[in-house]
Amino acid sequence: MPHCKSILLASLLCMAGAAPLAHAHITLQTPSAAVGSRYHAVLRVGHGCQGADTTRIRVRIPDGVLAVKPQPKAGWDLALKEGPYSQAETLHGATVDHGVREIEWTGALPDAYFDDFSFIATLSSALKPGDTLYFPVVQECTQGVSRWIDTSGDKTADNPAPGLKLTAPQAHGGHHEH
Ligand SMILES: [Cu+2]
Repeated sequence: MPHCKSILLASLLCMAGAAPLAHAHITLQTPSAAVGSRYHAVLRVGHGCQGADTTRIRVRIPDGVLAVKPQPKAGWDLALKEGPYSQAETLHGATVDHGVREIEWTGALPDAYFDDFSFIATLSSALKPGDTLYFPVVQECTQGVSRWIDTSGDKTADNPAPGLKLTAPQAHGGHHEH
C-alpha cells in the first residue's frame, strides 16, 4: 500500500509523524557519486509501514553497479541473490558478467527507530554522468509492505525509489579496492 496516501487520517498521521526533512521515506545518505568510483551506499530507513515495525529490507541492484558487498548488521540475517549483469563489464582489466543483484536484510526495526543499511559497490565507467540510478527497495513489516519502487524521478511520488545522481568521472580514475 502506498505510503502517506490512502485515507485522510493516515496522511495526517504521516505528516505529523516527523519533521519534513526527517520524513524522506527510504533514501541514500550520499545522493551523488562519480561514474567509475567505489561508492558506499547507506540506505536510511526512517519509519516502518504505516506504523508497523520493519522486518525485512530488500534492495535491487541496478545495471552498472558492480562488485557489491553488503555490510552485515548485528541482529540481522543477510542474504544475497546473484545473477547475470545485463552486459559484460570490465573491472580492473577483467571481464565480469554476473554478481549481486539483490541484498536482503531480515531482522527487526521498531517504527519508533531509524536504522541504516549499507553496502559498497563499483559504479561502472560505462554509466552516464547526469543519469540517476535507482535502487528499488521493498520494505516488509509486521503488517503490510511498502514498495519503494517508483523510478520516475517524481519527488512527490508516494513511493519513490532511492536515487543516486551520477557525476563525471574523477580525474585520477578514482576507485580503490576495499
Ligand atoms: Cu515516509
